[in-house]
Amino acid sequence: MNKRTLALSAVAGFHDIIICKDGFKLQDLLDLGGGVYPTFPGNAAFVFEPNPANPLPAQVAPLVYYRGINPAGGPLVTAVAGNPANGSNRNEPVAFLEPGRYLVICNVRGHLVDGMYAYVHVSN
Ligand SMILES: [Cu+2]
Repeated sequence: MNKRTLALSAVAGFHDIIICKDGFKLQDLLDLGGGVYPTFPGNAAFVFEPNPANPLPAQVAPLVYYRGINPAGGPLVTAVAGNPANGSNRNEPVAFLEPGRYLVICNVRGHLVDGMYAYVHVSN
């Protein structure tokens, strides 16, 4: 992709997108978990804090480029709604303003373990 690219991702279902900053690799994530993908202490179904309204751990926050929409519930600062829910089909547009190699993961730990990750390469 070219610099200043806007990637429009269509998300269907219960997924929780986290995009890491340029240069952060899948192995770095495994290293954070001591050789396995980390588990969020409050909910083992997730890698990191699943509620974007809550801050990510200080160890992780500097590594994150984009924090996705919470798939469980309604938009931020609104009451949780079951229908429509954020887990329904949605778009999450993300602009990549600088060239680099960005790791995209699903924060649902089982999905990540099953290989739900990719790299976005942004060139000049
Ligand atoms: Cu997922």
